[in-house]
Amino acid sequence: MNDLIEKTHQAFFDYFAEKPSFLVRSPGRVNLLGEHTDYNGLPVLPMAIDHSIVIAGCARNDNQFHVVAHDFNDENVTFKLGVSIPKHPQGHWVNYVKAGIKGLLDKMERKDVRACKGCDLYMMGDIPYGSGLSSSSALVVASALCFLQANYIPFHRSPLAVWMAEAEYYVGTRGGGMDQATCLLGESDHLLKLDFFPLRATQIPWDPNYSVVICDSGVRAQKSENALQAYNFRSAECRLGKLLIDSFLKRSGQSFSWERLGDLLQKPHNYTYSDLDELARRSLKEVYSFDELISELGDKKAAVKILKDCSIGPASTYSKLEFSCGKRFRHIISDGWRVEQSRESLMNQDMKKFGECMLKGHQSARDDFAISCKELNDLVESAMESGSLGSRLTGAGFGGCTINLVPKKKVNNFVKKMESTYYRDRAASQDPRILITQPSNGAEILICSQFD
Ligand code: NG1
Repeated sequence: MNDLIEKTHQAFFDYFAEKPSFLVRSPGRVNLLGEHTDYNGLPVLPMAIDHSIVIAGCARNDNQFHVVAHDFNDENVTFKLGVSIPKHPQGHWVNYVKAGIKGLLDKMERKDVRACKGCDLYMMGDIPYGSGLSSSSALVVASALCFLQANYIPFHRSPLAVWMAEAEYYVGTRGGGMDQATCLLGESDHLLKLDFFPLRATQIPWDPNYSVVICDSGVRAQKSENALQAYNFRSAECRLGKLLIDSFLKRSGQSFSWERLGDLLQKPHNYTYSDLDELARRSLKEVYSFDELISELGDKKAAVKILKDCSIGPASTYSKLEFSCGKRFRHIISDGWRVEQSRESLMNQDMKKFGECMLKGHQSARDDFAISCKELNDLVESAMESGSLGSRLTGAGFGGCTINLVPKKKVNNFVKKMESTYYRDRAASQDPRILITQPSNGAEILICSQFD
């Protein structure tokens, strides 16, 4: 048992005065390439990390959940299973627990829901919150696994990953499926190349002579707060961009059905990345006002529906908004392509080229997708001067962490240099601010009787 698992086991016992019957460990993740590509149906290249959320649990004889969060001062929340599970206020940690469970209940028959058992749960984690390391999805997945274990329901990882991506909509994000899939499908010593719609996972061996060093910018990007609005706005710009391309295709007499950019790479369309790039360049302007958008689309209803779906509002503010569809698509298409290129570099053990792809990915996320911030850019600059082969923001952006590709034998030197540059004058408010990591295993369920 690792330290966190042992501590959670003991804490459950101390709190509930009985031993847990199972433990669930669910890891965070970093994404090495392909940012905001997942919900556009283009690939990503993440890995699970050796920082996790652990939940110790025991099934109850009724349909209640009693959940205790160590990292929120042992706050204790109780709720009941049911066809509807009311939300706590936005941003509350228990909404992620409810999201995972509600996501499963939605897939079940009504009569089955009434027969399900609840659990006593005690949770603890070592994934820094709001730092782009996916603590939220780790909690969604961990909670779902507790429910499945308590009710002895068998599952397969890939479909569960797809359900969990939908399940997380409960908290208000309109995200893709990268985080939940990485959490469930990660394998030690491998990166995952994930393709979506349908979900497909390929394991790519990682060169053990390199570490992925995570540097925390100290800027929190809680997706339950401002970053949620910014994230959903990017999602809306991408969906609007798709409508604009559609109307361009119609005007040029080539109307066909597709949902996301990634569909065009698949049969029967079989576009290449350069076809996608050309299509986006021909059909999208860099920036649109709301009026320009409506006049180009000739369909106000469809545009307003997307904005509402992505919780952008109120409608009285629409005329003041700008939609950078052309720029956003330039990033998505080029980052999807960088995933393919960097996968090839890994197969050819060309880590220098892999690092270059990472750096280009950061520049594109900064300039075209506009999800970086000064602190992340400063971190990338310091990292490149401190011996990193590649550096970029990871995850949704707007704060959080960078990831850095560093040869293992240079890691100590890299950390010292970062401490004496980026971190020198900044308050040591967050701890730890540098994490040295390797690709790790996905989520697991441990049955306590097997190690008591
Ligand atoms: P994080 O960094 O965990 O908030 C989010 C989305 C991903 C993906 C990335 C950007 C959720 C749960 N996660 O991740 O699907 O779109 O941003 O690449 O919405």
